Amino acid sequence: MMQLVCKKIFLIMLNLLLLDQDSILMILKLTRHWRIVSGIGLLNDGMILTSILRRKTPSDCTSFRLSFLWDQYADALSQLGFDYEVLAEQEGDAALGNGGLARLAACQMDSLATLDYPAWGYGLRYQYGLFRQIIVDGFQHEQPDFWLNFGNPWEIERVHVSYPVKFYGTVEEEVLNGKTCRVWIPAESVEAVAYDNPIPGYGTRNAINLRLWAAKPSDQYDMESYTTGDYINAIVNRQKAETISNVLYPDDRSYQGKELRLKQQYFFVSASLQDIIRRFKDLHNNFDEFPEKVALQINDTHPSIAIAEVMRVLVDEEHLDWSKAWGIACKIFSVTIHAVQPEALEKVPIDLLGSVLPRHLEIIYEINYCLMEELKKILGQDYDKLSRMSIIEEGAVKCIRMANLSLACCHTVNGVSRLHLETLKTRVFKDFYELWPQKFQFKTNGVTQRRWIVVSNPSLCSIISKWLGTEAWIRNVDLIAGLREYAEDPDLHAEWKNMKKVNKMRLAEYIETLTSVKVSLDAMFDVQIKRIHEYKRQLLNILGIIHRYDCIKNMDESDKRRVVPRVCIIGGKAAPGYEVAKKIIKLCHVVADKVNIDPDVGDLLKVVFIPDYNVSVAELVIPGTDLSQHLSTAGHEASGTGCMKFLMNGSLLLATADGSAVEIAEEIGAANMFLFGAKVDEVPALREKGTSLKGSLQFARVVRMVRDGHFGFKDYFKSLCDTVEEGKDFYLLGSDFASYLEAQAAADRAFVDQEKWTQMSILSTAGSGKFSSDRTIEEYAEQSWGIEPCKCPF
Ligand code: 9GP
Repeated sequence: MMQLVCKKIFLIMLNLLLLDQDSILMILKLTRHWRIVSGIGLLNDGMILTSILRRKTPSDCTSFRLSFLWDQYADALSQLGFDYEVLAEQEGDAALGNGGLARLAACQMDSLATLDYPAWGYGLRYQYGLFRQIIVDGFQHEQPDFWLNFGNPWEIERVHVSYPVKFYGTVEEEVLNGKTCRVWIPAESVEAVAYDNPIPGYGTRNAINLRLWAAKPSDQYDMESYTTGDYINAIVNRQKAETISNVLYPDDRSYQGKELRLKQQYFFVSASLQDIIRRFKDLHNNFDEFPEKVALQINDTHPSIAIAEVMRVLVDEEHLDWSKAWGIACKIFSVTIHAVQPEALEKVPIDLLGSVLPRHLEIIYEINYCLMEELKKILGQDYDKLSRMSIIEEGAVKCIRMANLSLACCHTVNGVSRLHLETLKTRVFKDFYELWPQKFQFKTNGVTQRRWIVVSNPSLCSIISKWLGTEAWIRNVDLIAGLREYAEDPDLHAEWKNMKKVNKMRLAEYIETLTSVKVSLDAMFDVQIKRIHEYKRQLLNILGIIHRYDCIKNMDESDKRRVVPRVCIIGGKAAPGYEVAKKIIKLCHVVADKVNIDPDVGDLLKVVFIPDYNVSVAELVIPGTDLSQHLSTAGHEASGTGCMKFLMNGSLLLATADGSAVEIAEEIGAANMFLFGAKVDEVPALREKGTSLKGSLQFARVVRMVRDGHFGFKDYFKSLCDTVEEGKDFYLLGSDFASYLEAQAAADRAFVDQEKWTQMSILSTAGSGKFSSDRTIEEYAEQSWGIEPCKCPF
């Protein structure tokens, strides 16, 4: 996924106040489309978009207001005999991404459009998005999410915008104008066809485009088979071409070198760059101007092959000399790293790259040669360091380190929170940081208040606007801090509590429909929703629930009266091949099965697993949450954006000092959240010490309960329990357990005092301004891309 910022502005004009039913329908399509998740980038020529939306001469140019549109749309639909809410439910999510990375991109697209930046997003139009999670007997099963089954009305197919993308073949030498050149003779060609997904800004007539590429067979494809009479094979191979954009890899963390994955990355990068360069060349003929007109943001390491592709185009096709081309590449690219774990940094085996993209491999070798020469001048004979910084990783399987390729070229390298940047500087890219400290920056992630408050929590939206006396915060979210002034006002408290109750009611109904579990609205709704991963420590949460259950079981009636009732809600998908994560899901179910029917427990504790967690589910769950949990072992979550959505919705956070939670604590005050666990600099020593079960009796007891089959499936959970044994507890569940329980107890105490809780909740929302993607995008625009807002002049 890649972001591209076009500094030369071709503004799309949207005149949105068109009141006939068709227009309203179209606009609503666009607003709902905010949910699209995928890669990103920027640029536009928007003619189709403009012509579709401008069906009538606009009668007025007032700004675009969601509530206004909803009402109009609902009216229009009811006249046709349809209920808006019922109809809206029919629309599934475009699950074009895996988790945090893609959801962040969706927020950033909204901010780019709203803030009038001239920007486009690029991604792949996967036929099968992230799998649908089905739970059978507590086990996760994966089903394909064929989200395009009934078409996608929000997209515009641009049949005439298509580019050939080439693969395989050989590289030969040619003499051109007396100069020897390397020329790639590809063996396969696949057509990339554009599908545009307009993203309208809020309160502006600007809209930007998310252009997704679909693979189609090319007419040039496998000409040899046709000419040699192998007609059937030629047809079969044509069909294979389409598989490139068929399916999203469902693992959000470990990337093994796979041919299809590399082909997807190059397909996406090549088509996007052809699109960008074609547009540039329509108006300019001198590549010296390219960096003034175009900025490209590489979103994680997946699209890093774009660097080699730009070099290939500039050197082989545009015949620029190497150093000039490299100078241009270094000016246009910046990168954001979203991961901490080394396995999430893309690596491609050299043999694979050499077969699929032979010319790119040569180019990467050349880049690496230049890098090594430069580094030798600075580092001398420090071969250890040189080999760590090399783009080529030696070893049993020789690989290209895509991250190092990006670091060598990009003018800025961004972390996604302050703590994450520290990790990049001191651990992941230490050598590069020592050499080029000026490249390293961070832009704390943010989410869009327009989706995560205005759309998903309309009652909260009204309360905020009422108390601030303005709706301006929807575009300028810093204003939300004005709520602090009323944090103790009893009238606001009453409205706030009522809003929360209504949202909890909706959530309770949803839970009952889905799981048949009835939950009490007086209970604290305690939520952890995110991808299931060991480092996110859903296991810590479940072991905490077992501890709570165990305590309740051992209480007499008078003690029970002092227990704060809880509904513990967990949701998330495990990567299909990730056995430990799948066992965590099963454990959650067996605990729920036992607890939920235990008459000794009743409403004091309910456990719910919400299947098929996605953005639509989050929109329902987050507004109804009292307490949300963010439990990653310190130093493992690059940022985390779920916590920001909860924060905006006035949920209190129970969190480790990890990722952006550290900055959240600074904004709202640590006293307004429940922080626990080892700090990032304490983690190595704790790992070294290796105590887990011995460190906490309570921890040893709950693990023993699972091991002994208290919840059944004794053999099945053995390997899960082994992961937290003495010396093996890499994610430090054992050493953080006592502190986790203390934080949970503090949350219980706070909940008893509902006025205090409401005040903390208001202060959470009031302190969420910094965590808007508007701020993040403004920082990117200023510090990385050098662009300014470009308001539609009409
Ligand atoms: O794991 C990070 C998450 O912490 C961050 O909030 C998100 C957006 O920056 O990116 C996630 N990373 C990925 O999904 C893959 O690197």
